Amino acid sequence: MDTQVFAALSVETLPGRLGGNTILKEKIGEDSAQWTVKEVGDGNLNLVFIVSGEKGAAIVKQALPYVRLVGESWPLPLKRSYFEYHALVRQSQRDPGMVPEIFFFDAAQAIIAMEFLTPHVILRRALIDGHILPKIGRDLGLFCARTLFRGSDFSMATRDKKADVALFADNVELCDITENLVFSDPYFEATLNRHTSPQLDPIVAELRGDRDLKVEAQRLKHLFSAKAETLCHGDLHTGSVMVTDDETRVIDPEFAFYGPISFDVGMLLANFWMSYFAQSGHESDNSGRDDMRAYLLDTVEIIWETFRAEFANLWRNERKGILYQASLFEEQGDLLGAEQALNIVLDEIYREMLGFAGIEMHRRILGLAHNADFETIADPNHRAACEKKALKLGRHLAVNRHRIHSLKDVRATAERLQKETLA
Ligand code: SR1
Ligand code: MG
Repeated sequence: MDTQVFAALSVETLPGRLGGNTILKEKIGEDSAQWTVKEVGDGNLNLVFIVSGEKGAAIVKQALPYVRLVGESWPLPLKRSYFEYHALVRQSQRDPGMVPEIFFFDAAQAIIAMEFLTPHVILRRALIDGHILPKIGRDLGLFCARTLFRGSDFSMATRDKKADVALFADNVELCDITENLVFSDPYFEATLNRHTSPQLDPIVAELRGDRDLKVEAQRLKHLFSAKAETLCHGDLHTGSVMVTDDETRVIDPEFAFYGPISFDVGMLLANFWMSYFAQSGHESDNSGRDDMRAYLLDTVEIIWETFRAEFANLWRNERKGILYQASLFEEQGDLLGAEQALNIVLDEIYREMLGFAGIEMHRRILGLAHNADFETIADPNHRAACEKKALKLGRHLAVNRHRIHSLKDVRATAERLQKETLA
């Protein structure tokens, strides 16, 4: 394997370049001339190959020195694969079995070779196709609680935490993407923005003139950039989850950074709410999607309730870090004090989470990086009608997050918006 000057892999060159790698030979087959290689990357940034042979298969993911979605005019450093690798290592320790097994990492070539997940499919695709997956709510709630609690000051010793913050602090360019694409660009006429036009023009103008919304978006951006609370996945949407009926795996943490605990949870829930509003665009099989819609709203509640319960469990049993030491509470017999603090921490996560969810819904409809839930609705009038509901819910969540008492209230708002006509 060459580990010197970076060169992008291709279907043709991959067997020759990686064919000497002992681990890949063990996983795929000894003779790389017999390997079959398929490029399957459908994300915005990287090359992804499925490499198979007589023994099995592996995924070879390689970062490119630019944003694939836009092209070479937008350079992006290869070091993002280093952060992805380190995030995967930590996530697999903090919630074992929930991320793909890593076979090897080559920093110079920005390659991560990992387990080929099969017959898994991307969760977003499964939801567009109307598949009900009963386990994901619990699995994703646990994943968020375990990775976010165990990577935080509630769990980590001060030296380890600071060293890790320093390591991930260099993931600058990917944080910069989120800071602009998520928190700012949707709210002005940024060059790379697009939206379903002219159908959404009036609501887009309204949102860009909405002072309260813009102030909230910037408050949330402030949290994103300044609240280095835990190691976040950084891009936890339904395209970063692979599923079967029985298994859930989280992939692609290249945007990993130290940020607010609420960030990953908010991004994730936003993607279920968007899927909810997009369902009517995928009812062409006349099967009706009422059950699917109910399932998506149920899943939001299950993720949040599971997150809360597991976070509380870890708080009570693994709170060994910098903050809220047991010496101040449990060791003085003050169990109620520890519970009071837990409730305050969880309430703050909840309020921030709603805000991040609202902003994520806006950026997927108004910014550069849209999602397939809406994009695959061919009729622009129908697509715009679905998107408009998500934009309204997003505004409500971002601006009114301190007045929304529970996710039952959000459910009622989503259901009311869903009943609005498609005009
Ligand atoms: C230029 S990158 C656009 C988006 O793709 C990634 O998946 C992230 O969501 C990012 O915001
Ligand atoms: Mg990704």
